Amino acid sequence: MAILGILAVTSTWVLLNLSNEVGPEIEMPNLNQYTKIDIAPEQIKVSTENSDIENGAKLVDSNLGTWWHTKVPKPYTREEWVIIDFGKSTRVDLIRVWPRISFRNQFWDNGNAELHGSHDGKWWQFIMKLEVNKQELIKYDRSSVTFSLKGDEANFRYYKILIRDRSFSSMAELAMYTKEEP
Ligand SMILES: [Ca+2]
Repeated sequence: MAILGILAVTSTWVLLNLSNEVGPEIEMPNLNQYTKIDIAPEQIKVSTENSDIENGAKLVDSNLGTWWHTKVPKPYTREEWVIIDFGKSTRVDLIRVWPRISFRNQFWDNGNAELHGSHDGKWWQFIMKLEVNKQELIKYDRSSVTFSLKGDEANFRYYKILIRDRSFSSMAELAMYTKEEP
């Protein structure tokens, strides 16, 4: 399997935005060639939730002021994950993640998260590591990380972010983009 290209960029564009909204009007210019894929709350499943108001749906509510938080206390061996079910094969070319505002130390570090894809939700194929430089991320509130994929090989119904990081417990927002027409 060819290894997919990886481009991780820490962005500070959101520093310019005074509201908590994430919307097309404040997208980074280089996102213009992509279309954001709508993800409904019921299309998101997560490994654990800490409370009803810290559930997986908070990852796709376009609000950086709300977050998914994994259950605490956390057993040492636990893996956390987010699964997105698009309902049909969907090409994904770009993924963006936003750490929780003011709690960016709760994000994963280095290559401790991976993206996997599946056609049936049972058999998963590794796509890429989601490399993060957490120290760089911690410098700026409302920062995001963007991962670029080679879309030809990322055409699945299901996508999973698998996190194996003892420090990870929260994420504010998640977005996926495609180069194809929606
Ligand atoms: Ca949110």
